[in-house]
Amino acid sequence: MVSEFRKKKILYLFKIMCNAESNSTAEKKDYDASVAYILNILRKEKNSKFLKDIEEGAAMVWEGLSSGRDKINAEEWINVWDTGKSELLEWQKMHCKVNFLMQDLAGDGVVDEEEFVRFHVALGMSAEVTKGAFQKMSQGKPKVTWEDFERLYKEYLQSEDKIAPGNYVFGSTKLFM
Ligand SMILES: [Ca+2]
Repeated sequence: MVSEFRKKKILYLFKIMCNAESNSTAEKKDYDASVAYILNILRKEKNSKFLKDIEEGAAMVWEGLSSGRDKINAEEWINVWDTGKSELLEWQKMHCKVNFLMQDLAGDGVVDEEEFVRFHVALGMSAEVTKGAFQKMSQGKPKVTWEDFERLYKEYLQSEDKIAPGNYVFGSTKLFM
């Protein structure tokens, strides 16, 4: 049984990935619209090969989490994310990878505070909130490596700890803290 805290974290992803509210149903077109929105932001900084890789990765994530269906409701969403295993599913690994790549705007293999803030501000979050989130997530380090990010991402999905650094990996925690 998934705890209320983890349920809220998983539903926050429902919101940011599909623009869907708890207890509603998300359609593939909602998800695709969110992906298109982000690609449009990244278009200013990234080349078309990069955008294509992100688009394909994002499509794989939907395919995996929806089992190829066109819609998914909130309850199903929680169930597919809450696997009860410590190992990530293939589509979760891809989701993690896509998120890291999108944030590493300079493409140097690490996400620094400036990149993290710039990305999340472009998505509509406040600079102050995301700056604080980066500090908590990186535990004061100036940069987050891929290995750090993967660990933090897993923590986001799996940890019951309200002060776990991984809770900050998606920029804002206001909907579940
Ligand atoms: Ca970087």
